[in-house]
Amino acid sequence: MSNELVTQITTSLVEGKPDETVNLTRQALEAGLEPLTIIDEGLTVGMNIVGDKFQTGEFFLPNLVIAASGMNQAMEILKPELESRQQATKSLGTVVIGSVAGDIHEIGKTLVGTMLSANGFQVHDMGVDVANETFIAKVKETGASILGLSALLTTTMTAQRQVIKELEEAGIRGQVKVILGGAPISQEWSDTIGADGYAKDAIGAVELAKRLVG
Ligand code: B1M
Repeated sequence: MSNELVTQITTSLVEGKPDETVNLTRQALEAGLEPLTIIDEGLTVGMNIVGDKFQTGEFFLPNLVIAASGMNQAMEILKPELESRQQATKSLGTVVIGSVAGDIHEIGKTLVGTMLSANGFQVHDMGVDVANETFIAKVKETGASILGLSALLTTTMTAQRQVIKELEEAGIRGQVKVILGGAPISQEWSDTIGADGYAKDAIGAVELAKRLVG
């Protein structure tokens, strides 16, 4: 029954039925499924299928938009559930996070921010298409120990390199750990541009952030 619900969530996203996605997400929670299981095994699987179909020309931009709306609405229900499951008491540090300039993909970045917040970090989510200088200014203002840069496009990955360069020019590179994520990002890219680490998913981002702040 539970597995069936997760599969139905995936199908509803692929078929572009956001209302159904929302109803099924509520049902899955009521059935006792963990929010992360719903995200990883239901919603994210659906988004990947939609992405693949877009790449092969079977789906078009409106399909991506509708699927993203379904996932976003489901995330609104899951976010408080994720937060209530974590009982962090003391702050582990401040994180500034956002999707880099030119990139409007928000779902993965927001999920990473939510998970960091639920695990004890004070998170400043700067949103999407964030200008390099806005990141730098926020790091200076908050004294953040971690800067998280999300990029979903091969064309926007380079903004991550540019932000690191501008941190160096501003003389604050040594004060903040830079972590990267997003579908086209890899450890190799992270090493190449001199970041402090890369995480494949939200759980990995929490582990990496905790490791970096010691
Ligand atoms: Co876009 N898009 N999109 N899109 N989109 C992709 C990324 C794409 C892979 C689809 C494809 O062709 N298969 C492709 C990129 C190809 C490439 O460059 N390699 C693509 C394209 C081409 C585009 C446009 C250019 C399309 C066009 O206009 N012709 C355009 C670009 C817009 C722009 O940014 N300038 C575009 C637009 C859009 C929408 C606006 C329609 C919509 C986003 C809506 C929104 O976010 N509100 C959209 C969507 C939904 C997708 C796909 C289908 C799904 C992304 C998503 O939300 N996944 C995506 C295909 C795919 O990824 N399979 C695709 C679910 C989410 C939970 O996963 O974001 O990967 P993800 O986040 C993960 C990890 O990556 C990681 O943890 C998260 C949780 O596990 N992670 C981090 C992410 N950030 C992290 C940061 C960290 C650590 C980990 O530390 C800081």
